[in-house]
Amino acid sequence: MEISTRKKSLVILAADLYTIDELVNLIDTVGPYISALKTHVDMIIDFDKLKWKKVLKSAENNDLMIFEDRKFADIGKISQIQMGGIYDIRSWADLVTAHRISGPDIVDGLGASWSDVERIGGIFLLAQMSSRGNLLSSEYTDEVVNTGNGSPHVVGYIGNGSSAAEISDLREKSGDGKLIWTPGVNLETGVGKLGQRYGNPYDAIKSGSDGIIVGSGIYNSKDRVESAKAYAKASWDALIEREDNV
Ligand code: 5BU
Repeated sequence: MEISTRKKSLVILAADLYTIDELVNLIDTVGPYISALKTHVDMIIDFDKLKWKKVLKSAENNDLMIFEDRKFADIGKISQIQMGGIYDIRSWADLVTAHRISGPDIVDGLGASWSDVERIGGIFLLAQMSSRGNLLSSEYTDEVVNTGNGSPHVVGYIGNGSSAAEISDLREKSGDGKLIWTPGVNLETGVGKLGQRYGNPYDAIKSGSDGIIVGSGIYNSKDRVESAKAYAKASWDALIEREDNV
């Protein structure tokens, strides 16, 4: 939120490109208008630990936290180990996503993996998803919030950005102590590819989201800078209006 306030943007860039150079180019182009960088490191076809440092450097130069959307889901001990491995996520990610499906101990496993390398990071638990037909029921969301609100490792929840009603519901359940970040957001709302659903960025923030996760809405647009600015403005305007109404 501090970075968001400095940049007047609640945009988390979903940088779903396939090569390190493309990624760096995208970050350097829209960096000033976004507040965090969301990666899928296992999508990168030319991954190399040394070359990956270019992405980390570019994120640092642009004042961005790095959020690896790995969606960990295994038992606590294995999730801890998976934070290492070939990508060594624990050594560079500030934030990661995790499912609550295997039980509450996954959050301690992930927390321990950062301790293993003397770093601190935060977890976003998937409380809702934006894709149609997902199995994260309202009762499941309750369990996610029970775990998350009781854990110092959990900094927030992923909510369904395509539905203002679901975001409000999640905000009511989670209270004000945790962040809600929402994918499934596009200035052109409707249905995306392969079951993705979209809602409006302004509506998402107005209904309680603290960060809009935007991918193709930015990297597929003809003018990436203009598009990033438009998402930043929609998100910031909505936050100001929401806080004015408190
Ligand atoms: P898009 O291009 O803005 O649709 O990309 C959305 C990104 O958010 C993409 O990286 C997904 O992996 C991610 N995402 C999502 O779309 N929906 C979800 O419920 C979760 C993550 Br969790």
